[in-house]
Amino acid sequence: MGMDKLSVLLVFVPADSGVDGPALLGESGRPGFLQGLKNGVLKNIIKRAQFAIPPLSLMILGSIDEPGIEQHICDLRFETFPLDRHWDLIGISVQTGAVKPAFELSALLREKGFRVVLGGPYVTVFPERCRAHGDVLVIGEADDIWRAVLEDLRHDRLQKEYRVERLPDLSSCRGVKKEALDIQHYFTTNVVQTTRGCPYSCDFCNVHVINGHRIRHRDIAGVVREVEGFLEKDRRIFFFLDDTINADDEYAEKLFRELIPFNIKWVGQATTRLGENGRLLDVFSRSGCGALLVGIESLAEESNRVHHKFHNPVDRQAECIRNIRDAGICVYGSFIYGLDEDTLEQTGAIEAFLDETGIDVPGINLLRPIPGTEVFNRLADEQRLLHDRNNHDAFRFSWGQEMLYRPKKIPIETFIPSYTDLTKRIFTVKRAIQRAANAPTLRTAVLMFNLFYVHMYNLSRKDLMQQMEKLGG
Ligand code: B12
Ligand code: SF4
Repeated sequence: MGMDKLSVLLVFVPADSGVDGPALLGESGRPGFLQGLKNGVLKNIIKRAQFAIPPLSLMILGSIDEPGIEQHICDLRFETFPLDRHWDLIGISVQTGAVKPAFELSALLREKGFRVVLGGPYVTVFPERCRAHGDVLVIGEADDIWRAVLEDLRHDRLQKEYRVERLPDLSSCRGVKKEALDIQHYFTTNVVQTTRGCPYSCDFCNVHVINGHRIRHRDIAGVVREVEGFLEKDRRIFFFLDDTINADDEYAEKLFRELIPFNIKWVGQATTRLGENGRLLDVFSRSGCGALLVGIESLAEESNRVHHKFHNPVDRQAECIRNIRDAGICVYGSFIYGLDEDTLEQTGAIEAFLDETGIDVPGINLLRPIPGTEVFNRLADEQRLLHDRNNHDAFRFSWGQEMLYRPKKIPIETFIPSYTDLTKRIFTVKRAIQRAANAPTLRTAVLMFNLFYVHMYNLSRKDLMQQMEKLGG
């Protein structure tokens, strides 16, 4: 009596398209045996190969110790839901790409009498759309407020809504533990975030809306301790999840200089501006940086400007990328084709740029207007979205598998073939092998990634062709 702990389960829900499994358009029914097998194998490869990292959000919340409460994590990408036991509270992380399955799960659980709390980026941006789908809402970054929720659970006084009024101060130490994870499920469990917030305002992104414009830093000694502790459980690669790991050059230099002795290998995301800071580049390289994703977006300066991306001047991009690669770091170059000032000339420009810079893994994306971003609202106002602006599920987060809007300067019927022709030329087995052979490091990973993309962009072309037929009819 009174000794039993209350049990809390934190759940991560996979999306039914995008990185969690490339569902083709119209592929809603049960796939045939062979197709099912192929999808299964592919999903497995996706999980094993690259994206299978644990949800840091739930690791953070699950690490909060509250007396009388035990917390567990269930990652539905790998586990089935543990319905066979009692849970005092179930928290579901709602990501913009997986709202429907998250709400469906919540409905099912509530029907069975469980209490459900919803949190995550989608709840933060659209609380009013979530209210009916959970017993409790947590709006905003929950690092601190989660303790209040747990306390209220313990005292049986849960409120309907918890709203984070001030973004958490990251400089105070909150240890992240891995006990609640099954380490074997993941490609790596070494996920670390050193800063939050983004000073930029790209209109297709909502990091600056969710996490604010001011960069908040974690305490360097705390990050170093975390890396050291993480290494005891898992010696695999580290993934720094910061949106821009070089957002604050001085902080990054100090931090990664301290990480040099640990001999880790790491990957992250940066702006190409890094190529102009030789000292930081050197520290990144010596601390084990193997690859960086950089957002190049458009090679047309006007396009980047219209979409409020000002921090990567086109005329310096190529040199910066060469400098990063010369420092022994692979570059994943992420483009968006179809921004507002893009013309058909972009396709040739992208190809020439890839040849010129030797980018190791190209990502040639279509613009995915995310509900809640400035570009989403603008495209809706300009009547350029291809789905009802209120039907968020229609804006699926697939790999540019189909168009979600009409480009401004290129008629969609011309745009689609120009894109599919481009990806057909860029993603070939021959080029994959060439890119791997020329990569400054991590050659196997570069090969795997490129081969995987040969397959993925092939799927994307199928959806786009299907869409073309519909548009034509
Ligand atoms: C790492 C990452 C990935 C990884 C891992 C995904 C994951 N969810 O773990 C991979 C590569 C798989 C990925 C894929 C995609 N991603 Co991503 N990703 C990120 C990134 C860089 C970091 C996520 C993270 O760990 N943040 C740190 C944690 C601590 O923050 P958090 O998750 O928001 O959690 C906090 C709160 O939201 C809240 N919270 C979260 N869950 C819960 C649950 C409960 C119960 C409670 C109470 C609170 C709560 O508390 C947490 C602590 O403060 C973010 C950018 C960012 N700054 O967050 C983009 C981001 C989340 N991704 C984004 C997108 C668009 C995608 C893709 C759709 C891309 C694509 N086209 O395929 C896919 C979708 C995959 C999916 N199924 O959701 C967008 C989402 C926009 C949105 N939600 O409105 C973001 C914000 C980037 C952006 N440019 O806008 N992504
Ligand atoms: S795309 Fe990157 S740089 Fe632009 S606002 Fe988002 S996080 Fe910041």
